[in-house]
Amino acid sequence: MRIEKSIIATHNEKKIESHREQFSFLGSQLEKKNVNADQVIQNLIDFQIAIPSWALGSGATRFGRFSIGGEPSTLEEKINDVGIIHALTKSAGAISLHIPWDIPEDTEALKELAATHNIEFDTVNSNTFQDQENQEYSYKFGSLNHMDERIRKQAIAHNLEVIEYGIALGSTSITVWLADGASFPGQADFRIALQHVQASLQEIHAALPADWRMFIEYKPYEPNFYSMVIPDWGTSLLLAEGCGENAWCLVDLGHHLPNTNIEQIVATLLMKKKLGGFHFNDSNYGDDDLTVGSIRPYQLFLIFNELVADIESNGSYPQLAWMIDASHNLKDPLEDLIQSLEGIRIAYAQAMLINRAELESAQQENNVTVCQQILQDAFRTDVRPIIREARLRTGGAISPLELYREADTREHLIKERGMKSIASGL
Ligand code: AFD
Ligand code: MN
Ligand code: MN
Repeated sequence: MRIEKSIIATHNEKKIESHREQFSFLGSQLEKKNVNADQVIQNLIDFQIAIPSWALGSGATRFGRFSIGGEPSTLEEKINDVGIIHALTKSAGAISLHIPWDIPEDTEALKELAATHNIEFDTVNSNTFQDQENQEYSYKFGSLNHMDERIRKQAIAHNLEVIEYGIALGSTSITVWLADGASFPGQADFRIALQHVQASLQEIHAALPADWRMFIEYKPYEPNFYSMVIPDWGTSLLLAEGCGENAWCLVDLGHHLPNTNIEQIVATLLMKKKLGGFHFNDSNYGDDDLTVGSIRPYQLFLIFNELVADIESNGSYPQLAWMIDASHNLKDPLEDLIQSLEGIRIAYAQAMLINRAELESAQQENNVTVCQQILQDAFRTDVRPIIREARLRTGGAISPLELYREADTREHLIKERGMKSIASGL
């Protein structure tokens, strides 16, 4: 199943008139505010977000899994699914692989297939939070932190193997997320565990090709509930600095305790020039992995406010890795990803509307009321027409979700792959 250009064109023809009306209304509003709409559109066009290979099938909760049918069970099928999302949205031009859930066999053929969809291979992810088949030692009690050197070595070797897979596909980064930690007081020595992780990460960092980066994720709890070796951004930063210039911090939005001021973390990491990338998702309580923008769109907007402020003051776009890291156990995963992409782009577009000069002078004058007004004025602008325009200009669908349904995409995927095909992941 591919989304052909012709059905996008037919869909857009039906929608073009009302789109034009809405876009010209927004355009004139923006003009009055001295916003360069073409620049916003170009930034949106350039903004590509990677889709994780493990988010294309139904996700499980701890209590069950309800598969949707037509899930991609091979890497080729996963690339095709990202191809569908990208054809519709023109904003998901990359796929991120998780090893060993995805083992790239014929790398040349995979690269060719991805190229037919205009998709690149983004960050590769290692997995030492599960035991693999034919693995010598178990990760039950940890991996890069393990008390037993042989297990640390095995986990390091796995990461090096993941880098090799990535090199073959043209990736230039690896993300390390560790489940390492302890569930009971007294179970582990905090200092030894952290030293082990630091030394292990240094070894992986030393093996990176010169143009590669390593992203270090953090998470306060789960699967370990008393302590995680990398619980927060501060520890991630400390480890990244301890490794060297190719090590960076990665912010997964779901990996914070409730009410954490994530935008402040983002600002600090940007200031330290150690923010490597994002895993986008939304949450109400913990690592809920919900659709981006479904719960706290204002927080996402405030995060983009920090990003855009940094881009505008440094004059260059930071080379950040953007990825969705969500799980879909109720909705069709592809529909959910399309909604997440829209949520991210809305927040980004709104943040580009903030009048920074006015905000700065209001801050200087301690004019708190106006500071809030400036942010909320941008946040409350309906930017969807400009996002549609960015899609239209690049050959995407005016309304990707509607077209996804009009084209009976899921039904076609079920016909091709069957009701029982299952995607790898959690
Ligand atoms: C974890 C982490 C990490 C990991 C993923 C696997 O966020 O990014 O690769 O889930 O499903 O929660
Ligand atoms: Mn993540
Ligand atoms: Mn997570």
